[in-house]
Amino acid sequence: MKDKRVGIIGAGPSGLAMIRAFEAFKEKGHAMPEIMCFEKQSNWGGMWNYTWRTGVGKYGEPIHGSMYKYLWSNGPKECLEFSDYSFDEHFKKPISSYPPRPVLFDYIQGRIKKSKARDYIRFDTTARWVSYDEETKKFTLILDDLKIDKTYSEEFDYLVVASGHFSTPNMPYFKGIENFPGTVIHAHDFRGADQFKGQNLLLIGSSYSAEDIGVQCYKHGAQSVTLSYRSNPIGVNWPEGIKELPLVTHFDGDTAHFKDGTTEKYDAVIMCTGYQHKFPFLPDNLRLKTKNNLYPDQLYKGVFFNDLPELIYLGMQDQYYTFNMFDAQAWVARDFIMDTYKLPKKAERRLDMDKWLERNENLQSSHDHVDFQTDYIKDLLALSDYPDFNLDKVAEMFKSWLNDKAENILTYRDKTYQSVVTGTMAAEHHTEWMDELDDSKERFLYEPEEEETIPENI
Ligand code: FAD
Ligand code: NA7
Repeated sequence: MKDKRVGIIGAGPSGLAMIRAFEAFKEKGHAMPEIMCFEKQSNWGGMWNYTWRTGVGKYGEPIHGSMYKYLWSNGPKECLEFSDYSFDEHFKKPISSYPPRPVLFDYIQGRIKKSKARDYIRFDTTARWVSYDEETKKFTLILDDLKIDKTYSEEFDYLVVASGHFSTPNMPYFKGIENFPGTVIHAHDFRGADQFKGQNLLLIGSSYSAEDIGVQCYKHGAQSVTLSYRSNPIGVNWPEGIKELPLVTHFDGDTAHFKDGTTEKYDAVIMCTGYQHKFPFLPDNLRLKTKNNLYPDQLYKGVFFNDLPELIYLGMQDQYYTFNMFDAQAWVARDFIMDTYKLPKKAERRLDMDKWLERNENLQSSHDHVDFQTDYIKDLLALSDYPDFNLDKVAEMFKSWLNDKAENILTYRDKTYQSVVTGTMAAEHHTEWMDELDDSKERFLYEPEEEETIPENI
């Protein structure tokens, strides 16, 4: 078995899922192939490994992280729970449904720290270029060891691309923005709401980043927040101080002009206009080319590059499900690599992909999107021994979450959900989310002492 070599690019949740899938296989008494994971940051966790830096890192590589201070899970944790490592197992007590970033980072690390996973990972190492030799059927991966400034290469039989796709900004141009006197940044470079206290903010975009950065800035004291949409408004019940307007047409100094004729002055503009799938280390013929959607074309089972299935992509979909979806994908990828799951012929794979693509095209509502991704994961789970979990219940939770947000965007994080892995009901957080300004793990796990009541007759 050792003669098979598997390369993994990225040690975020997807890359770590791949390592975990192999370890679970080994725990069942099977031999493992040789696996090597390359991570350009100095630590694992991908997006969950917060950095204060923007632009480039200490070795001059583009910064991967897009997460910010005060980021709390934007969906119930019960919808992303690993089915082989529960929140109960990690935290030893029920916690609330919407933990802040450091708490989820801790949870991701908990599973992988139980093993020797770190030994498989070369940190501070960037994947620079990939080529594939049709004759030897091997991938050559050119790598830069950033610490010692050395370029070298490794050969693999299988290559797993787990480099994420919420890192390279999509940054559109609006006429006159070059003369806007205040801050203009992309959400990728947003590191916290503090600097926008007291300011009038314009956020362009109408998806997760616009919604969450808008609400965070409002919570931490922005004067006003305007969200500008291209296609559809988010359309929730916004509190006084947050509103939605149609798309900006142009800027005149600090004044933004909108499609409906409204004009307004702003102190800062944050582009919440999404990200590009970007793989600068892959040649044209191996590169996944897609927008952010639920079923990127070219990937059989959302994972195997159809022209060359030994090239495996993880986590490339737009995401309702996250950690548990990456697991489901990694387990199937592992079984293909281990020859226990055989792929059908290329043409048959194409037909299967077309069926999913057609369904994806016709989805109407966000509830349809949830059902689509739920069915996709059910399809994956049927192919491997990843511990089954009640996906219909998770889908219901996603739909309740969507309703909670529409009802009150400021209080949805105070709701609690029940784990499908352990049956545990989440605890209520000690402080309401709008009043909780500290996102540290210590504060999150802190338990206020019960108030002592002294009987009146003493
Ligand atoms: P990533 O986490 O992006 O990890 C990819 C890894 O690959 C990184 O460590 C990167 O350094 C490495 N890498 C990239 N290129 C190279 C290279 N050339 N060489 C070597 N290494 C490389 N999900 C949720 O479930 N809940 C949330 O609340 C939530 N909030 C989010 C908020 C923001 C702002 C963003 C951007 C995403 C959020 N997500 C959330 C989704 C998040 O993307 C996933 O949870 C998860 O991090 C995806 O894992 P991944 O491993 O696929 O990608
Ligand atoms: P998304 O979900 O890909 O959304 C991108 C948004 O940007 C979406 O509303 C787009 O509008 C909008 N967009 C894109 N291009 C433009 C232009 N040119 N003009 C105006 N608006 C534009 O990205 P997010 O950053 O919100 O979320 C990504 C992840 O980060 C997610 O998983 C979160 O958990 C955090 P459209 O609807 O296409 O008209």
